[in-house]
Amino acid sequence: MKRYWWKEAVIYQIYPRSFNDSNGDGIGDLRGIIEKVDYLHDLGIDAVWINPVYQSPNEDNGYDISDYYQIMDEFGTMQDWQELIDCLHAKGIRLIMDMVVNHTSDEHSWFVESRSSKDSPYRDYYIWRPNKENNEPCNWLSYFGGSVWEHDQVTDEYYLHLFSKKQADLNWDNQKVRDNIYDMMKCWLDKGVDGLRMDVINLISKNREFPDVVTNKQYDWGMPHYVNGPKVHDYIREMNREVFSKYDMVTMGECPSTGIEEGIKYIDPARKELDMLINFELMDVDFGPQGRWDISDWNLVDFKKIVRKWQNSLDGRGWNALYLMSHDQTRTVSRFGDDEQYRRESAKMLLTLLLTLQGTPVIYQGDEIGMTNPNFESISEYKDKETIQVYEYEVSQGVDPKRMLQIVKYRSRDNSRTPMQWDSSSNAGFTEGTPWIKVNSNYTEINVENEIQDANSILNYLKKLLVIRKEEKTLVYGNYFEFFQEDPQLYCYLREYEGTKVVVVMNFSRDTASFVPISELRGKKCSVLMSNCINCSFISIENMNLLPYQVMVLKIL
Ligand code: TEU
Ligand code: CA
Repeated sequence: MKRYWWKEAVIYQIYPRSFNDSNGDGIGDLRGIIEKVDYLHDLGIDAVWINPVYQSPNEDNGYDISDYYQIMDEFGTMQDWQELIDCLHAKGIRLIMDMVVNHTSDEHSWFVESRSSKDSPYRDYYIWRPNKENNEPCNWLSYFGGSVWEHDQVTDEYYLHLFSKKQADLNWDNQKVRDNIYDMMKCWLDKGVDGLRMDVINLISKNREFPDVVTNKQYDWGMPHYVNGPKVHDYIREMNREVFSKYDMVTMGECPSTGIEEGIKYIDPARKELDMLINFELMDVDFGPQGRWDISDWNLVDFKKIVRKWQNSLDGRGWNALYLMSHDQTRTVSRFGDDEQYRRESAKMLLTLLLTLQGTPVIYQGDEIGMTNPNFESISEYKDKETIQVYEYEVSQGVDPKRMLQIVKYRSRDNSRTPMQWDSSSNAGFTEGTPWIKVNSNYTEINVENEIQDANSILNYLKKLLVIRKEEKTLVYGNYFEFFQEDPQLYCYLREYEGTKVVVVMNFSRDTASFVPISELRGKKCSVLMSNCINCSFISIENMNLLPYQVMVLKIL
């Protein structure tokens, strides 16, 4: 398997709005990130992915771009951006920018022109449909609730928006749109950007018949007609020819609702499309039948089945981005661990899972200190437009507001967007002003400063784990074989590469678990590469009782 820097890298995801505020306006910014470059370097990560920092009215916190060539006013200036990339590069850290090209803000000049007249040269930059007796052109539903069609008075037509109505979908069937986007990408790559995270890149090609969906699931939404659409691979191959192939860079394609066989089409090196896939199957493990806003309990057997399927299917065929949370998800330790009694142990165990699988791990800001979901008590504390619009839509459809608030508490993206907790000073050291969103009240206990001081902290555990992953290429390139697949507590897999074998054993529960090793492992002498519970360098694998959330990474000697 060919080796690349981005296969061996660990990426740290920064949500700039909530990372560090340098000027006291309560909003994180680029100079705030510059202040923390030494922290990132000391952590030992190799690359940073920052969420969109381009000019935006922030309907969707930067995922609604109004000018691809300017830095968002609240985040600073182009000079600040240039200083940030120079600081990161000086420390050997690469920068991956977020590319949102499925849609633009409705305040982008292209859209302003496009909506002005049916004869505008920009009309065909977006997807317009005639108004037939005041009915939406089809019954697809938006990710943000309600129809994907917004009626526009100016020309009495509807335009398509898969997300908010202030995020108008670009018409990728228009060569001019594609050429403009390629020029813009090259502008940022010429500035030295090392990679692009491609936002919902698998949604850019739509079925232009816009057929209604006959849906038995409220959240079918129309996906069969725009997820992995008819020309999506043609456009990404063209993007690769025109842009990616001309630079030493990496591309991470965010592809919601995409299974393995379709996903591999994006990252099979022979197809010259993208380098890495960001898929969602594991993130959907606690979806109910009605989708994202219908919660169901997840279980470890299903969790392991999804990870195993992707590990075994991609091995030798494509490369996965690995993540347990992002700015669109909820805090890892609250969702998949225990954010109360066993917060430390489970946070360490989950970070160990993330860093001992095949693929490129992405650590989301705050997970290195085991940040948890906040306990917001009212919908008024939420800022995320998706959360608010879905809440309002569901309540308008008759869902009990109390029930909907419980669902929001579990699912809202704001769970991941509360300010980074740097220390126990006011607002967790994030800002000297009023934070744009409430700081989690547990910041006096959970913060970077406390973690740095504590030798047994999650942060210091992660630093060691990052060194182990760098030293042990088996953890990067090795294959994956899983034991005890149907066990509801134990998670145990073998990684093997060039004759080296590493076993990972986890008790993914808050109860003790008895571990009876299979014959292949029994009696093997091992060096303990990492553990959150045992303090010895060598063990031989025998029957043992694992403590709650105990994890061991054992190299077979
Ligand atoms: O997210 C697209 C996506 O995968 C959605 O499912 C997303 O998780 C969101 O919660 C809607 O359900 C990307 C970005 O990561 C997200 O922040 C943006 O809101 C979205 O695209 C539109 O740009
Ligand atoms: Ca600021």
